[in-house]
Amino acid sequence: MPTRRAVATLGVRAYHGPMPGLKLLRPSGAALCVALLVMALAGVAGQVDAATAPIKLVAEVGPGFTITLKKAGKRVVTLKRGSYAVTVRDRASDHNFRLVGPGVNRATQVARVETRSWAVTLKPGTYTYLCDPHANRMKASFQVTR
Ligand SMILES: [Cu+2]
Repeated sequence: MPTRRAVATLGVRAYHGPMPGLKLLRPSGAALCVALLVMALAGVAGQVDAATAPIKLVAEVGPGFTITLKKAGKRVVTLKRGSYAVTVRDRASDHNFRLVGPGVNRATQVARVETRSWAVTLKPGTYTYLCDPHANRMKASFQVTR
């Protein structure tokens, strides 16, 4: 049977003794800081997203030889960079609507009459929308600014 003093010593050694396994599991101060920073940044990013909800645009092609892109009923000439929700109305089976520019190249199908919803992120630069079969006369451009 160990003496009282031996038990006390064992207890102290058990508490402070080297336990490499536990030491590996314990997060360091630096790791905690990084984790908190990541959480803080994620929170800020979430707020920014909420503040910049997609702006609505309406794209329309056909039934005649017309192609338009409008914001609040007005033809788009310039837009600010950001997220946009585009309702694309392709109203003809002989036209399509294509939007092409920095980071974007989307189109409806020529033969289909269809309405699509596109979520696009517009970056600073020049964007063009056109009808592929009639790009010589059904084509327009707009600028995206910072
Ligand atoms: Cu066309």
